[in-house]
Amino acid sequence: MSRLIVVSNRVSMPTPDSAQGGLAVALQAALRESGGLWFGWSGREVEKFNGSVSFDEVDGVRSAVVDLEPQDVEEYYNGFANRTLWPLFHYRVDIAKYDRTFNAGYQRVNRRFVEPLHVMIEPDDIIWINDYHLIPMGMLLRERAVKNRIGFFLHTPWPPTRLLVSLPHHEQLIRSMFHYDVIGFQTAEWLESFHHYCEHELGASIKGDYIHLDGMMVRAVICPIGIDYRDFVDGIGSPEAQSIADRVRRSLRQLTMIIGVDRLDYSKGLEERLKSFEHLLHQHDDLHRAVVLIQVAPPSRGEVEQYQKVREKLNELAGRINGEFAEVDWTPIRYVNRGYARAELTALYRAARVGLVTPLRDGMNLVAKEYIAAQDPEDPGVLVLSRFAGAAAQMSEALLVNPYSPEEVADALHMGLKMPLGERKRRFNALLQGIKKQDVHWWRAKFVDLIQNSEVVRP
Ligand code: ADQ
Repeated sequence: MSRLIVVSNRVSMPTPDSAQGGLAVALQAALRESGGLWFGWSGREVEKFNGSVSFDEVDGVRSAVVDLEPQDVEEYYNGFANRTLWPLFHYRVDIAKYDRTFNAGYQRVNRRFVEPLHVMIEPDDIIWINDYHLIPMGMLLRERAVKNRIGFFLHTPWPPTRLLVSLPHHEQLIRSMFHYDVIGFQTAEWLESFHHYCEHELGASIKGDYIHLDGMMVRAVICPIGIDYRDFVDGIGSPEAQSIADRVRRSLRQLTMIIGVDRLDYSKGLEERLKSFEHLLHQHDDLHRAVVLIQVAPPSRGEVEQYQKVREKLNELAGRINGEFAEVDWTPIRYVNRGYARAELTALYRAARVGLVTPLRDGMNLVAKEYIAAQDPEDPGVLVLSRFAGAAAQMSEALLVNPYSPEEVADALHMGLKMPLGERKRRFNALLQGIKKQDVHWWRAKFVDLIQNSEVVRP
């Protein structure tokens, strides 16, 4: 069996607590099985980059990490990755920042990763690179004469060509992707946009899964990520889950709960979501003192201005709506800026009659899947899901909404709150089947198989 090398911006090693994401858990399992290695940034800064690698092994998972210098973090991570590519890939050209120093830092850090990495690679290893932080890495490895199979998986959307061309030097960046053997996308929509770009901007030709360009060939496929369903469900009976479930039950009394759980990010549509909830309260007096929206949103990427702005906006909005509707014994929105352990999240999802997942644009969205997995099959809640989340392509039995329309979201919320048990069960069972079948282990096995078994043509 080949050894797997997973590369991502940050490395996430097993921890004794249960606060780890399904993605980290699944990749750790794959690395353990293959005696593999996880390579990336340590998350630490050193004054001067020195290329030295720290190795670690926890629970059979080996990692190799490098430290970056402050300028790297500013230009590569806070700059090109999170101020340029993240907004652009989420269709937000209006806030994407184009700055030459960001691009220079991005290229530099990708090279800084490749230097120590390429000497660790053995002939049979297969290499799996993750996400928009590391797009040029395949080409840089090929320049270092790495002949191994290399796959790239994009967790975010791929933007429409008309937006992508606003990125200076876009051809150079996208052309470099032809050095991969396989590129994986979450949905058909992102794959189509990629095809469109390759055909119309690069003059590539598409034959089935394969894209041909100037003697190079890459296979581009759909491979939607799932959650670790088993692990998630196992969390339901845990003491942490029980304890928070009791706390929530006591504090809810007779209230019906709607839950939102997201990283605090403008792509998640949180402002629009609070306004939709406000619209619901305006429309339905009978819901006053009867419903509560719990929105959990741990801050992320706090060094980037747009994230500070959205945080301020949400503070103001939650305050304003609560001020407008609250009574001495009822607050309509409980807005919480912290993270919860996996088991605690499970309990929160399960206590909610409606899961409200309304990103304006999202590669997949795992919260939608987690909400369904956590439900009580005898009394399941209803998922209200943005049609602009990748997850919508697999979850047609959710109540799909346009997150920009407060009326539409409020109507779906109302429908979810009032939905009879029979229909809730029917929708839930259909959704659950998909989640069990295409879980995170299925995703990982499928993508590794694609890397291993695709046709390869190299110039
Ligand atoms: P994210 O944008 O981070 O991921 P998402 O898919 O929803 O979005 O995953 C978030 C994860 O963080 C979930 O597992 C969730 O449980 C967890 N989480 C969120 N809030 C939390 C809290 N308060 N406490 C604890 N955990 C919390 C990116 C892409 C997505 C894509 C994933 C995976 O943007 O579109 O689905 O990668 O490919």
